[in-house]
Amino acid sequence: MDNSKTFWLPEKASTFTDFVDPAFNLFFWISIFFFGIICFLIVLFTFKYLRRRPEQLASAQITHNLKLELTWTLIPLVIVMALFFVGIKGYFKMRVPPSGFMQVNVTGQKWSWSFAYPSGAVNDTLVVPVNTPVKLVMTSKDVIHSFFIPAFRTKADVLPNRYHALWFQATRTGVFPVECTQYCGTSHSYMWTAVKVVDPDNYKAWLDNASDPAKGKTPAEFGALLYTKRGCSACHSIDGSRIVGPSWKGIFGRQENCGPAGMVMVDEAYLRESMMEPAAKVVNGYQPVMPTYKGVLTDREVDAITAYIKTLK
Ligand code: HEC
Ligand SMILES: [Cu+2]
Repeated sequence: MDNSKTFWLPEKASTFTDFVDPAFNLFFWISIFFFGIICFLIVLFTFKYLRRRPEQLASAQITHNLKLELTWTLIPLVIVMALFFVGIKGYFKMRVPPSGFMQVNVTGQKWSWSFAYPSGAVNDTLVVPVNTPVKLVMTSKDVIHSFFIPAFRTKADVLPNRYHALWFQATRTGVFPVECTQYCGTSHSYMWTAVKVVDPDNYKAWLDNASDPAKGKTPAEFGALLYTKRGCSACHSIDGSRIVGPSWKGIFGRQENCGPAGMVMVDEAYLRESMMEPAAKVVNGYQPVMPTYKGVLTDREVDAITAYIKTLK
């Protein structure tokens, strides 16, 4: 089978392409056909009904023409009903995962994705075994996002305070892009990640390793990992540059101006509070947009991030 992308469609990598692509092509060529007819008639009628002489009168008012009206009602009706049945067949398949699926929980937030596995592993890219049905149970921490995997031909909105599911079965190994397709703020266009489809053996090895990401790392190394894996990097730089939030470079031990809360010494307690209750003390000149990580970061992870921040001199 040819899996490469075409001019209109991205590369193929899931079982859905079997019915999504033919449906897309059918819709597409029907649209092209009518586009052609309409353009042709516009040009034809422009000349046919051109007012050529000043004394030429407009035709009398035409009230109706039963045959014509039935034609332009029934033909489109048959066409759209046919398209409906073509579409709904695939739609049902895409709604209900087959039994024996594996589940991954997905959380969208401004502006990153995070994937949580039943084993406890949390990752910033979605890693799945090939030829296995995978169900994603998705929710958002802030605004509406939308999870789109073009190569799998599937997409679903990701809503706050609600769970929305989606499933797929990848048909070949590889790395395929994932994008947020709901305009969700400043860095929306950077809210992308990837699905990595691997062999079952590689998947098992990866999962074992990812389930205990702290294994063999110092707290600071683990903190450095969390900085990217938990999406802090979307808003905090480590090189002193200002993004959405303050850079972490050299903040430990510094006096921070927190507006109404006054000058605050950046120590372990302040860092913990900044992660658990970001709105408690908002750094002067920044918006209170940081989500809380209460119930998200474990104590061990908070300590690891603190250890990491201390190393950023
Ligand atoms: C959506 C953007 C965003 C994300 C994601 C984010 N932060 Fe923040 N963070 C901010 C902003 C904005 C501030 C400054 C305002 C405030 O204090 O709440 C801030 C402040 C902080 C501070 C205090 C910094 C200082 O200079 O006093 C710490 C510590 C912090 N964040 C840690 C984290 C950690 C750890 C993560 C990831 C687990 C994270 N943040 C993820 C936006 C974000
Ligand atoms: Cu988004």
